[in-house]
Amino acid sequence: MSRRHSFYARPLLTAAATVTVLAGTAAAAPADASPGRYTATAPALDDTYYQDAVGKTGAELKAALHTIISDQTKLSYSQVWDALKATDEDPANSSNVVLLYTGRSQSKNDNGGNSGQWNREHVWAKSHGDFGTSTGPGTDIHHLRPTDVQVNSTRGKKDFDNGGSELGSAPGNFTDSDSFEPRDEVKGDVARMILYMAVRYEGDDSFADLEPNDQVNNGSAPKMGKLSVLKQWSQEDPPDTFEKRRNDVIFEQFQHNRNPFIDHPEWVGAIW
Ligand SMILES: [Ca+2]
Ligand SMILES: [Ca+2]
Ligand SMILES: [Ca+2]
Repeated sequence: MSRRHSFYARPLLTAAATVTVLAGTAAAAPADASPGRYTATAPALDDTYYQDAVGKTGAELKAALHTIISDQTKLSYSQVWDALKATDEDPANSSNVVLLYTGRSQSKNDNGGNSGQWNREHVWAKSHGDFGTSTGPGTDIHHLRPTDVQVNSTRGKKDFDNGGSELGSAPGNFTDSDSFEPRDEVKGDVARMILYMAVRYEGDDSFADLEPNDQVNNGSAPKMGKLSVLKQWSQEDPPDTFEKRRNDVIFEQFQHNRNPFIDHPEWVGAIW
């Protein structure tokens, strides 16, 4: 574990525990399994995790955030299965995960590659920059989510944009030949995942510099569109309890880094 994380983690966890006690909602739940213990920690984070980013804007902000969030633990692709069972747990049923596009609650153990099961969706399609599933962007759980096998296949490597025909198997999601529109409840989640990837991966490691642009049909270029639509989605669908808890679980239990745009949605407009 890095010096940065071991130094910063302690005050954050203390602050989170204090909030839980004050809220008084976790008493009946198992101590470490209650989603209720993951609560807003933004003020404490600004004094610790984000202290080198606060007050900056534009390229300076992006560079500061890149340095901060690049200090992380990395998972193997097989470890991603167990991680997603924790990060995407259904708050109403701890045996299940909630699938990103369908919103379906499904048994954690019903994962795999068969029709009707859930698998690991790369929200930043792994062909956009061709990073595959070796340890790196292809195993970064900030953008990996449980999805229905067939819906994952339908989304494929398409860029994100509004429009198309509604998916019969996933109402509220739309697609045409060159783009995919997720349901309203996760539009902002998708946008913030894409923009996290753009800040985290800047081409200073063995992987491509991932960046959003305002196009579709990006093919294998390390680009993802459409930026103008993603910015709109982030505004229309601000972070909710599920998304914030997910960020906390990744930070505390798995990668020890955060998605800054979940903690500070206004940083989307400050950079782009
Ligand atoms: Ca389209
Ligand atoms: Ca949402
Ligand atoms: Ca980048």
